Amino acid sequence: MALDDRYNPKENEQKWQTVWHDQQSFKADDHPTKPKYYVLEMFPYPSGRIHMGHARNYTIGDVIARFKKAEGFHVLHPMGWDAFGLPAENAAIQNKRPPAEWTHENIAIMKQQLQAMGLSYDWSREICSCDANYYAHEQKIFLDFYTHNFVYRKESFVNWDPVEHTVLANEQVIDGKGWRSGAPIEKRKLQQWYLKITDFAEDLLKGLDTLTQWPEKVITMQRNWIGKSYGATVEFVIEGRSDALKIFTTRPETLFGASFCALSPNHPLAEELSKTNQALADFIIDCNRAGTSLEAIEKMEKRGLDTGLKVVHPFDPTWTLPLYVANFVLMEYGTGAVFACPAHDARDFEFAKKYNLPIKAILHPKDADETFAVQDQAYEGDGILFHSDFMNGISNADALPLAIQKLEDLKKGVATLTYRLRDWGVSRQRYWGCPIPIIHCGVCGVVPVPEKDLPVLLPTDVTFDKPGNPLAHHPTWKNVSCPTCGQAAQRETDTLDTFFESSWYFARFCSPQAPTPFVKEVADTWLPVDQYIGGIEHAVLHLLYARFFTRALKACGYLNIEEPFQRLLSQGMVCHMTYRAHNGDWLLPEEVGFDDAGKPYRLSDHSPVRPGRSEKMSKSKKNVVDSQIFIDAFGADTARLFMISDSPPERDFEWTDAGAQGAWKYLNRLWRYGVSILDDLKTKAPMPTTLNDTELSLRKTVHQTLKTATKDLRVFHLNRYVARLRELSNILFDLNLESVQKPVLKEAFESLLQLLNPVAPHITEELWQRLGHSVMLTETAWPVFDEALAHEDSFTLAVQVNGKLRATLEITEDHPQSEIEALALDDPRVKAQLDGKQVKKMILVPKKVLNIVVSG
Ligand code: ANZ
Ligand code: ZN
Repeated sequence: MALDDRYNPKENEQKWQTVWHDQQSFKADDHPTKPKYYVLEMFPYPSGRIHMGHARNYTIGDVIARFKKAEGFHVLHPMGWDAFGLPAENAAIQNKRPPAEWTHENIAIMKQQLQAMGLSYDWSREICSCDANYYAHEQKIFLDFYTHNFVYRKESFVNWDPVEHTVLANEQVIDGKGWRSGAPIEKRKLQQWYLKITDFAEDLLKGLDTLTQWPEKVITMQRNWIGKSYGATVEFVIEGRSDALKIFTTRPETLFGASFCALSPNHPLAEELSKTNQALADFIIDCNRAGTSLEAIEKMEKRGLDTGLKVVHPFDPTWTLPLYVANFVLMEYGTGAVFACPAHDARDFEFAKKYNLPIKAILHPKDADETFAVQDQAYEGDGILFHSDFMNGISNADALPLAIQKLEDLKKGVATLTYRLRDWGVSRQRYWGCPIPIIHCGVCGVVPVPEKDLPVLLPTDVTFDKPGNPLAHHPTWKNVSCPTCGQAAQRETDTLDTFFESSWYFARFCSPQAPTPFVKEVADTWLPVDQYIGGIEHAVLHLLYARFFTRALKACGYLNIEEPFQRLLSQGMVCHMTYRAHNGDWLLPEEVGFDDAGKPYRLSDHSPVRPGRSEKMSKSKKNVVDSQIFIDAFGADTARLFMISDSPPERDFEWTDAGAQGAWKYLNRLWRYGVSILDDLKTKAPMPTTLNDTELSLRKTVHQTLKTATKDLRVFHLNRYVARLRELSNILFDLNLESVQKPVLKEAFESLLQLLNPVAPHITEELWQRLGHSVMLTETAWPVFDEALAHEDSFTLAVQVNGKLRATLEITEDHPQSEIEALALDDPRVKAQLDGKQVKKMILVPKKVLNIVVSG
């Protein structure tokens, strides 16, 4: 066997990674001379190891980055670490290790793993959000936001663990209980810091219209999260009191179906009444124990308590309704109070049934009449109003403006726009985060830390032996003198939500060493990010916060754009089969073998294994393939190729051994083939002017592949792009080498290497060098196709009308379906058949037939 016969990924990949590193192949200058292209993958939390979900994300980005570089763009492709957060703190408690140490150790491991994947990052721009060099600037941004009134303090509820004496994050509350103590969580009120994202609600909504290159699904999720609702604020007079009850409704046209009004348990009136009503006080405490997430509220049993107060109907002064406090009314939405129409709202219906309140139908479906009544459930559809005075006989849509007009005439209400979006609470009562640069002085109140005193460093000499926030019980850190009056004062001990760091890191990457958060001119050059890639789990909060930050930073004079991410790709998840031992334990893929019949068994004791569904790779189900173990065995190119070739990037991807093997075999075949023809390809002869049929056909295939694969890359049809390369490879592998002249073969093989380079950069680079090229493939321009050759020959397409052949068209593959349809409809022979008839649909069998289905 010749020395080169078997491909050695380990040796080869290390070789090229070193070369790229030494030559700074992926370094981006601050002042690009060519058109810029900024590719960014969401930076990871350094949890320990790179898993295949990460690996796929970064590979997708890398294929784009390498392709754009070859296309002649000046590419910025950076990487960093989203390094603050709870897991480091938990690890500190469990393993008695300082969070900084644990985090940096993880970063070192993960960086090495990323480098082993051959990703084209400009590592000179690496940032780590837990380094003072990063968070110092974040503190400056916080202070600028404070000056611009985008930051404020307000009292609000936190999850309080009464056993651990500590505040818990929402994700640490499981079924209403503390994740470690198991104790029922209480709601406690604390002063907390907020960012005024609601100031930008309308702008964030409008901006969505400009994001034409974002997935529709993400746009919808953002729109729903912002949740703009049009309706009315209505005043109900409270009997025996001078103040009125204000409620928000999107359905004022259903007011004649009102049955009761309800307050949130945290409504000021509820709190006031509870002072003299013990049952109400107990009820409110009870409500505050349950979670306040929207999901929790949807699921929980609807409960309420009658306050005994009566409110007067705005359209009828003789009509009074009871006023309840109800657990399903949120203080944070609208006015924190509602009127209920049980016949036409499911939630109100459930409540009315339970408390025996009237359920009066006032809206019937179009095909029903005024005898309509609701039975087992509310009627929430559209229809015609009845029992509704001035709105009788009118559709609900038409009645809405009438109801609002009437309320306004009576001075009982006003048209109102409401957003579901809430201000962003950024206070965390935790250690491992960016300290909030504020000092509390008994005399001056809240005092921002003067800029000259930044950064407020996170102390490293903290202990985790006491419950609660280590910053709060550090002996000295929080004691300072007030910057304004010099009196003894105390630092804010809350740290920032870690979403704060990820809201501006894309800008910091533009000038990662700058003494300011970033340099405006440089940021103006690089931003917005041209292509952002990340998981769908960030479709709402992270992306919304980053969009908000960009606007707020603009308002503070930091940059000139509104939208940070021009184009977004949400990649699917990496999934794998799950396996369980007979005792129910999850098993790692490498603990499972297969017998001849394909039945899985446990390798250690040959006991049978229960295969489960394929699911997202996760540590808890052990269905993970470790990227390092795989790469050590088969190389990064194999992993990259497999992850790109199997399914479109936005879809979930199933990791299978067979698929990975397929990629491995292909690369080996490519290697053997390349090595076997190297000498042939060193020819310097020009392309011959006369070609035989085989040669001409090969050249055509090559140029068509150059054209179509490049097009696929541009629109992220990455699996299709790889499929085209595999097709070209198969033609080459089967080629009778005697039948083609060397320049033709050379063109074909070199084109293949160039096309394959973004996805399998190491193996292609090595073969390229062995072909005698002195310029690396990484520095070589993307190949251009020759239109004359790439042009697909035309073919004859049959056109049928209702299944009968009526005409034929000469078509090339370049024609999109819509054009083919237009051509067919324009054909006189087809027109003659269509006369006076309606086209119902057109069915295209590519390259064969277009069938036009007409009525009559
Ligand atoms: C009366 C009514 C009748 C309502 C009806 C709906 C149907 P969206 O569309 O999501 O904005 N609501 C208002 N404030 C609330 C709060 N703080 N907590 C819980 N629910 C609240 O929802 C608007 C509707 O949600 C409002 O319209 C109100 O109920 C309820 F047949 O008013 B509706
Ligand atoms: Zn002071």
